[in-house]
Amino acid sequence: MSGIFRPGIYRLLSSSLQVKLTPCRGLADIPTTLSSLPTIARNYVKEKANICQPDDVYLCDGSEEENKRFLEIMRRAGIAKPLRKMDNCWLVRTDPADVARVESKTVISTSDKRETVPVPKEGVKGQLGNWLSPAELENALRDRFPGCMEGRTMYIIPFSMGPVGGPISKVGIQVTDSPYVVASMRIMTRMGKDALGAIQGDNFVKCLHSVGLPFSGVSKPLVQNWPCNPSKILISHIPDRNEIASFGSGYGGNSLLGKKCFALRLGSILAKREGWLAEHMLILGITNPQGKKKYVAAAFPSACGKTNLAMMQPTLPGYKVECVGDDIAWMKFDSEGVLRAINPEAGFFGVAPGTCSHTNPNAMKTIQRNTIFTNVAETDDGGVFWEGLEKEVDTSVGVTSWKGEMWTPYNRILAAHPNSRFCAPASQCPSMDPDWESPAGVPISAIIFGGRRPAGVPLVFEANNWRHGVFLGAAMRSEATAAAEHNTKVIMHDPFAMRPFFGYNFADYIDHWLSFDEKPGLQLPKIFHVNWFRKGEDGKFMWPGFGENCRVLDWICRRVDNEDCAVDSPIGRLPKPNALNLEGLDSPVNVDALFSVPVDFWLNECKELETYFSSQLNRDLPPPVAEELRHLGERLQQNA
Ligand code: OXD
Ligand code: MN
Repeated sequence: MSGIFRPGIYRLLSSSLQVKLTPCRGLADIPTTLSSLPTIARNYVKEKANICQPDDVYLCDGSEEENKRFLEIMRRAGIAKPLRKMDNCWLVRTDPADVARVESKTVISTSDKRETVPVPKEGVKGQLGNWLSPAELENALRDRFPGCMEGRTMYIIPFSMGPVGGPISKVGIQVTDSPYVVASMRIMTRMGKDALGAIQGDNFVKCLHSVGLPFSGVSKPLVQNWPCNPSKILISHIPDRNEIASFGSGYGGNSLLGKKCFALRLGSILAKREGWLAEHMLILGITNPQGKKKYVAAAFPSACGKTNLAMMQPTLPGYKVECVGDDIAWMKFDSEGVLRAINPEAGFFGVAPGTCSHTNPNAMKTIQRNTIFTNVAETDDGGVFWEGLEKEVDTSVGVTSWKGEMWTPYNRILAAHPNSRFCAPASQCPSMDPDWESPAGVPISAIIFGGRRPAGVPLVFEANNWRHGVFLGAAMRSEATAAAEHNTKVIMHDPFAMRPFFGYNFADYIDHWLSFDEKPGLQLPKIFHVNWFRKGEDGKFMWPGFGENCRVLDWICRRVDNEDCAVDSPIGRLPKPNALNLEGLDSPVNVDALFSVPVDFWLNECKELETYFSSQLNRDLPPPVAEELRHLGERLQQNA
């Protein structure tokens, strides 16, 4: 996949697509060719086709056969390369200018700014989302979309988030000019005919996506054959119209619009309107040796190990962990007051570096077939490689980095981009829960918040009650990762792991969470906070993590059953001495250090939170959160 300029090939493929996929030819045909689309959906597609001016329009049916043709098209265009050592696996490399979510260019447009973002203290820049007025957005869209698909095919993707027709599921239509997006959406969502059947009237979310580079606009060679337009990236959400419009990036959360844009940003707005929760959470089931099973949902910021935890192989004998989802949970209280969760996605878009047979054996098994890899390195014998696989892959055969350079363990370049990904069907994961596709969802007994905290934050503690738990979510902080454009190693505030994904004012979001406390008859899950990443004075992690985290889940489940295995502390309830099962750990851990609550550190944390809340939420800060913070400070002072 060299970086040569090959517009001819794109043109050829575009026209071969026309023949091979038998789309409508010319916009005049749209009404008949797309006759299987209900009227409102057809009008939406027509409107966008008229603006974007693609050469042709193709309605995806989601079939295996169609998918094969898309992959072949991408192979011939030099966008994707089959990995011959693996079974139907493909390697895609992007332009290095398009490798992660772009939070600074992600906006929500409402007529009332306050609906979308809190008003920060004067002179402070808000960090809780970007708002754009409808007029500004209109201008920005007008500046980008007209003619943007010239020379390309517009693909129409009907999709369902969650099992098609399920009571918690929702449908969408994404139009895109990227075959990579089509192939990835087919893995990540239920895409095609069945989803189309569930679209009625205007019950669907409207998703428009373009890589933002019409053929006439291609003036210099594409980098790694990856069309994009980084300087014009805009990922916009229009809640009033249930619409998303994304321009300029083909990568991950910027372009697979079912994921962050729909399932989290618009999802959180729909959830608020309709009385449920759309959260950046994994869902897993854990069964103890007595056969008692519980489901938990856990929110960690991007690239903090949600996938590893969701697919964990427990080290404690007799325990089983099964995966429902690794990134997003849609949760709704049922008529019995039980919180039920579905995974709205159908695949995993996981961070590759660090994934290996030690950290996540189930992921390694999942990605051996039918997987699209993006920005990983390739071995000369047709396999994949990334940082973390040094002990498992024979790199003596030769490795080509994600940028197409020759890689060796000694030449100090990264083999894979830190945010390189695998995109694989969830159904291939050996530890999928038997109920992972249950339309009604699985019952949630505990909610866990967590982040990467190198200092001060114990391995696990329990919130004193729902309100304190909501405070813990609001107070979440974590070291930044490569999933977005921030510098790593900075400890960032990431409330509820939703900072990049709030669809509406964070203060209203907190109120929404708090409101469940007042509703009668709800079985509110217990709330916990975990930190696998605490480091000792030697700079090494104090806790082995990965499969050993089942010990923490075991304690959490026992607390859900009200076992007397917790003791109060100023920050919440900690495991009683010896309550955490440490039997059979490979090497001893320093339990005292792991669970210490350094008062100075926490008083400082209180100050930091106070500054954050008062500068970012200012007058919008819900009083119960301010009160929880005050109580925390008082409890710490009593222990000082
Ligand atoms: C993701 C993210 O891709 O959170 O899941 O960035
Ligand atoms: Mn995520």
